[in-house]
Amino acid sequence: MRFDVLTLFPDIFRAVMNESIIGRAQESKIIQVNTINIRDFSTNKHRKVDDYPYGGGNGMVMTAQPIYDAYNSILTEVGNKPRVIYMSPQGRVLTQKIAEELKSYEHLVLLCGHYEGVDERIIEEIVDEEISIGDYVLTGGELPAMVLIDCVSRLIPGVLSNENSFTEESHYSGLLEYPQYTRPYEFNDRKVPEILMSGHHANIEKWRRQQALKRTYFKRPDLFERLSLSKEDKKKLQEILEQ
Ligand code: 4FV
Repeated sequence: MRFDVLTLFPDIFRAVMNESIIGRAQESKIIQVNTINIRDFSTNKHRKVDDYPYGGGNGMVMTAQPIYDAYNSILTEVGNKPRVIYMSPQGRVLTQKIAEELKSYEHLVLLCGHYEGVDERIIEEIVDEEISIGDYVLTGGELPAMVLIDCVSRLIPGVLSNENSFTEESHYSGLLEYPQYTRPYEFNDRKVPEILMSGHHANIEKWRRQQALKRTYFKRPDLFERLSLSKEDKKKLQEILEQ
């Protein structure tokens, strides 16, 4: 899977995208993350990429021409039109389900705004959809782009060492993940739950499911109410709520 990021700050990506899981996935060529510096495409003699908003108001708006030419440099290279996502607080909010959708695209172009955002005409001209990472305003679309790349890339076969490791993670099946423990057995007088030391896999699996149900029930009632629980899950939850 290829991600092309249109940004004014390509260096921001180098530190995050070349480390850990995403870095290794790039090395093994499972994913490719390219940054294109919008400023390199400005035809302004001072390499300007923003200007004052028509109609007045605070802040600056990114001008259309550099973005448009940066985008076209990708088109010239690949030929067919990739899906273009503008990282914006006005977009649908990124969820695990949307990440699942996005992993089916071979090539995504992520447009990162800055300042007050981008000229509306570039959205009309090249953007297929807007995606937000949450209902708050950031200084730029770079962090949202990295969040999207991270959560989508993890779903691509070969990126995570164990193909199914994300299936137990929070939000994959609509549930929050069960608590995790590792060595040492005792930390600050707190021991690991005995069930996890039992070696009884069926009981461990049952305990983990119960913990996931309980956590979702208490921590995210909004997610819980969307679940359609099986008879077994209802029984497991009842058991643990009665404890
Ligand atoms: C944002 C978000 C976000 C708005 C103005 C960048 C900023 C500036 N992007 N999810 N929340 N973007 O706040 O995606 O252009």
